[in-house]
Amino acid sequence: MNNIDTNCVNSLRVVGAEMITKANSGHPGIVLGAAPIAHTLFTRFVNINPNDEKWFNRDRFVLSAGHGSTLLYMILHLSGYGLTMDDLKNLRQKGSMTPGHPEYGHVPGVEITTGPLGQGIASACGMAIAEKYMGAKFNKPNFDVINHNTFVLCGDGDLQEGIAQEAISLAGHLGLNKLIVLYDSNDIQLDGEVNLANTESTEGKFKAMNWNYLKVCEGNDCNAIAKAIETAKKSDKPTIIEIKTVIGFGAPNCGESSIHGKPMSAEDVKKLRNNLGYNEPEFTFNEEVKNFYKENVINRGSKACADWNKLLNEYKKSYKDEYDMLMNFIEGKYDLSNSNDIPTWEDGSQESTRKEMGKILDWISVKMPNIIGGSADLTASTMVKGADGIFSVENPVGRNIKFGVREHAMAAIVNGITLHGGMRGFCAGFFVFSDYLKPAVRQAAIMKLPSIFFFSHDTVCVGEDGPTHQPVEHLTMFRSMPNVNLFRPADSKEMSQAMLCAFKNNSYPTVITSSRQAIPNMAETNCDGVLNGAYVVKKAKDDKYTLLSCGSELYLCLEAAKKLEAEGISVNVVSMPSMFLFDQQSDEYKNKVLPKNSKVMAVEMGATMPWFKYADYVKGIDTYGASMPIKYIFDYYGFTVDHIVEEFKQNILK
Ligand SMILES: Cc1ncc(C[n+]2csc(CCOP(=O)(O)OP(=O)(O)O)c2C)c(N)n1
Ligand SMILES: [Mg+2]
Repeated sequence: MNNIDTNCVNSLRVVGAEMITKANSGHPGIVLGAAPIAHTLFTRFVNINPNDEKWFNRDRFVLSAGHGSTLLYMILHLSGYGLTMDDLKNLRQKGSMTPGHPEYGHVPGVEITTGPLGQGIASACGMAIAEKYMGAKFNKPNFDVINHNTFVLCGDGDLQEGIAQEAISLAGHLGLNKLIVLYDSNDIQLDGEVNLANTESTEGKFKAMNWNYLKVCEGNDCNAIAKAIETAKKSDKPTIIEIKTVIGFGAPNCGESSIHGKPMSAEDVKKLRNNLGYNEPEFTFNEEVKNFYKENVINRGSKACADWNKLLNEYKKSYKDEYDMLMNFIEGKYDLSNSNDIPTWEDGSQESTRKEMGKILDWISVKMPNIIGGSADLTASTMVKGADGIFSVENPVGRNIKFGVREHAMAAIVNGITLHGGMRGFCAGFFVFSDYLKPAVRQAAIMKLPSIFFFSHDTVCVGEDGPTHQPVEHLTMFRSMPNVNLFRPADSKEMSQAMLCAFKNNSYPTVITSSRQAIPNMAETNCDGVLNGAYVVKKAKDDKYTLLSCGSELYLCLEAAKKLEAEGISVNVVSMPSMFLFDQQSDEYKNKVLPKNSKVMAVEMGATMPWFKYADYVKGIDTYGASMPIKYIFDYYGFTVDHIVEEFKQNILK
């Protein structure tokens, strides 16, 4: 290492240790071990501009090992992102700008919220997909207007996660050569040595998955790290650079798992300073270090940004139409306000909502050339696919991503596409297998990302496939997740409105479920009501009783209400496709839909729990399903008009 690199790296090490010790919380191991990696990457490669944080062609950096947040905060501080030394001193404190793990939307310069290991690297694949698609679509000879890298810093734990393996496999298959993973390979994790849990060869594994593998044997050698990154940038495959580091480098207990996540004592920080020969005062980056970052991150990045703006200006002159379209992508200008020609179905016709979902998505794909996505090997079942052919090495302008049976990575990739900007991601699977991707939906929810998740086969009506394929508790799971809008539409009108709402919104993830079986399109449903979350589909003479439902059970409730009416019992019927939206309505509206004095029976083929918020009695399914043809299912679970009428009489009229 030359002098200046040494000074910078040692400052990052000491100030990082001081931050964590002051907070009495944090992870010194990665900060001390991986400081040269982050330093080399940011001062020599990452093109970012703190004065134009959202500069579209900036390199994306993903700290997949989110427990290294301290390192990222120091780099952002030195790179002019507005984090002050006081912010650094406030690490992990209440209301601070430097929370425990990097938080997107809260800390300037943070591209993605990380912490749950594996999510970052998978979402980085999504960013690289968006970059590849947009580059292929918009670049012209001498005009590489979309041309940036996605860099990842990850650790052993990231690579152990299943989601990472799914994503790595897909990234290799898709030839995402702008994706460069820097692997902080220190042979240590929280519980001890990595070899207590791992045997495989990283090199063999990555090569087998069509990656370019490079190794740096000395993690303190900034030049060697830089050389590897240079090589990686020229690769036609994604690259992993395995960099051998020592966890907690410089600390008395370096190389041991005890330095992973335990703040150092003041005494040990002193020893660290001694070991590194470091004499600056506490919490100090000296002028030399500050100037180096100013020159090599801020100025270098600002120049790259200015050059890009010039290039874009020339592009505008030479390729006006493409330029306009690129701007529409970047600004998300495509809207669905003119939805007159959206596919519709006749009242009274029978159709599964999954088929309706697929047709409406095809229509949206035409209106919005910036959406991209697909299914987890279930296109024929979910009916969800992207447009313009399959996205691949040969056809990088295809918008249909063949995710394979990799649900978890799929959802995190959708988050990455959406985070990249310019594009919107969506994906699909069987509702029961939403379990496989829930952590990525949670990430979207925490980040308030408008990722879209479609699920078909939303009830036990899956039938013959049996309990493993029959969702029961899944609606409860998504309805209980903060910031997630779960729609369960009852027919095509509700489906179209839910989908328009999902693609129009920019501030939260949407989950839309659909039925496997055909259900009637009902004259009583309407589009406007959907946006209020719930609405009255059949008004009774008085408000004494209400049947509350959604999805494929709504029509059963309408039929049950008719039957009760014929017996002189007047019942309101309410459709509630989105509890999330209904809960946001005024008390006045809520009271109009569900009058306080009305006795409410909710009906849904799923766990009863969420409905008790609104209902006096709930008819649901609180057991796992059973394998049988669908024609027996309704009777078996008591979801027929007669059963509903009977239970209503017993539990509401009593
Ligand atoms: C999904 C998930 N599981 C567990 C954790 C808790 N955790 C954070 S870091 C870590 C150890 C990871 O080891 P490694 O990536 O090698 O990090 P190092 O100790 O080298 O810093 C664990 C278990 C987590 N953040 N996310
Ligand atoms: Mg490790």
